[in-house]
Amino acid sequence: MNNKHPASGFSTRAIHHGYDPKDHHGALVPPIYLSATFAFPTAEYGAACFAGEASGHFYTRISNPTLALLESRMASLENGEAAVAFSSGMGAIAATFWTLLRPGDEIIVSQTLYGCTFALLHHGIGEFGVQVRHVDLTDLAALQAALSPATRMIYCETPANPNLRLIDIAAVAELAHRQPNITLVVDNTYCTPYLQRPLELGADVVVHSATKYLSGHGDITAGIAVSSHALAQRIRLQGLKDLTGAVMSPQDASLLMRGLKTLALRMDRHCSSAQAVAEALQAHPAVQWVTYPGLRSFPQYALAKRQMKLPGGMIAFELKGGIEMGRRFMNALRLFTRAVSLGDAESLAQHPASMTHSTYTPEERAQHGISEGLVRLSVGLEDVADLLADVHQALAKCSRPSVRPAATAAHVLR
Ligand code: 3LM
Repeated sequence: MNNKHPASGFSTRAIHHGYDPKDHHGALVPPIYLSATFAFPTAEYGAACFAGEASGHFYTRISNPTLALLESRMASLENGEAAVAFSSGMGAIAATFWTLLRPGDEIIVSQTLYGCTFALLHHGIGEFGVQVRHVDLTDLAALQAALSPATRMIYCETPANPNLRLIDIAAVAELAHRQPNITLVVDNTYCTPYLQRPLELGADVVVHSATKYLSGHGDITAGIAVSSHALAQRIRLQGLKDLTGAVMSPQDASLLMRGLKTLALRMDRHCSSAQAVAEALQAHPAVQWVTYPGLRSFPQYALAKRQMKLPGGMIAFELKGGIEMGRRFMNALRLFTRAVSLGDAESLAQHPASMTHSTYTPEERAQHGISEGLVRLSVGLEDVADLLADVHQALAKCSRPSVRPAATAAHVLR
């Protein structure tokens, strides 16, 4: 595969990596190979493909030229060796788990995870003989104590969905790799490789919901796993081919590559607007607490500065008056859309306890640091003045006469 830009900058690779128009009739945009199957020149060649002795494409659930281009681009952006594309983020996560874990193994996971990942662990692999242990990965002594000879995987999101708690990837990787056979998997959905590259910090696999910032336009569901060649090959041939079949469609790969071209520009804008919205929330007397990695009050501000290029586009906050007031705020929004998902051009607002994290019981949410009143904002690409005006007019409907100034988020991130 053509690669004229191996040492180029992030956006240059996001736009050009792995593709040269002159190999494709001059087509500026890579063609979409809408073929489920591929012709074998001879019966012997077909047999060699199935035996793993020839490397050509032979069936799209296993590989396809459009998917291969996207995969090589994502591997380049995450600074990994190889990537595997999936039909959703959950497809990528499930395939990674099913490939690398077996009954009797232990997986250590961070305290706060996206609701369906939590459900997959507790109602999926946890019920098939894998021991799932939640550990506060910000406490390295707790991680050290939790590691056992049966530990095969450590899994985390950083920042975590929805409370934005961070994990020090380099520190966890250092501890994990003192023991052989532990794979550190990081869900990098909230950051994208533009803000954070876990493989450079010692992680072994990065997974993404590419439905979010990577695609950026809310018009596909997609997932990606990035790793070494050897791990990617296992995830492809077991997790993708046989265990989930959750292959991305070539059309979606094309849309995802279109999204990647503007990823850096979009992330810069998401981050600067989110900073402004977070500061506005923090200054408002109706707000109980706000957590955003770009605020000095953020409990892991130093780690955010060190590990992330910019603080991201996601905000969590709670109003005085809890979720009753939170619902009033959400219903008053005019520009923000009430919807789950994140990373779209449109700004979105949702209530994790009753939506994305309703897979947890109320007791589990309390245990895992997800407060019932938490409102989540995905700050989009609209003009920041309009976003601020919308937030202010909605907050005005939530103000009470006796409110105190906003506190920091330290209590929710304990
Ligand atoms: C959401 N999140 O609104 P898909 N990892 C992370 C995620 O946030 C998500 C996935 C994986 C949301 C989706 S809730 C019904 C809507 C950190 C998804 C899973 O399978 O592509 O949705 O990715 O928080």
